[in-house]
Amino acid sequence: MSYLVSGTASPSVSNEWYTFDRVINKDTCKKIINLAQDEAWGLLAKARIGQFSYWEDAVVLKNEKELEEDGKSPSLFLSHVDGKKKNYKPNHKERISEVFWTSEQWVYDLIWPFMMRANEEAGWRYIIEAGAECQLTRYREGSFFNFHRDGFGDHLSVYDTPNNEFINGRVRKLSMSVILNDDFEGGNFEFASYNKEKCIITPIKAKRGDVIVFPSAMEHRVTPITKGTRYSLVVWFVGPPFK
Ligand SMILES: O=C(O)CCC(=O)C(=O)O
Repeated sequence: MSYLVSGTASPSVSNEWYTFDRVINKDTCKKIINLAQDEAWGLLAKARIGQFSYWEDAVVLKNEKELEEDGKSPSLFLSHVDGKKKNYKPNHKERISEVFWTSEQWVYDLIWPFMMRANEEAGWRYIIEAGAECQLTRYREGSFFNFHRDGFGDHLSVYDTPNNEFINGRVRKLSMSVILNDDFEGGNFEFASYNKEKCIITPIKAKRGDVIVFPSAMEHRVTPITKGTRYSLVVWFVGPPFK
């Protein structure tokens, strides 16, 4: 099966982010969305085959004050470590959405080359060693994700996950969002960058099948969904902290 649409669309490059237009075809987008199950099915699957995963409320991890108390930098840390939910609560001021976690190999095989190409051609050339668990995200009407950064790449941000060798001791360096549908209103993906004291907000006119890659320290958001449901696949690529 071919996952990719033929490479007619040329990527848009800046050294702040890198987008590939319409590179994941419709059937593959649907296949990714269909990986997620609602709670009843997740529980059934748990009873039958021991697996336990379903759409659940996304949480924004500890707020800056709590992280400071822990001596951590205020980046977003994983809400799940090895599929286990930590004791975090959803913060509805920062984010309303649902998430489903997956580590299907075919999904990594599909997206890895885009990360590699963006990393090279945007000139970041970060050392990337693995991908964290993939987050499938569902934003229903009223959902959003305020401006945030996924990570800072510093030594305070390293994952401390002895049970997960892929991310343990590593940091998020590149983030990726794969846009899985576009039959909704609102839900724009936007970056914030800074020129002197001016904040410049750049909306990315994303369509189904687009892939957006950016350094995890870039500020970004998803504006509120005003109609329909938005789906995305979000992956963080990790490596050693910056020196
Ligand atoms: O849904 C998206 O496209 C991006 C979500 C996001 O920013 C995140 O999960 O960190």
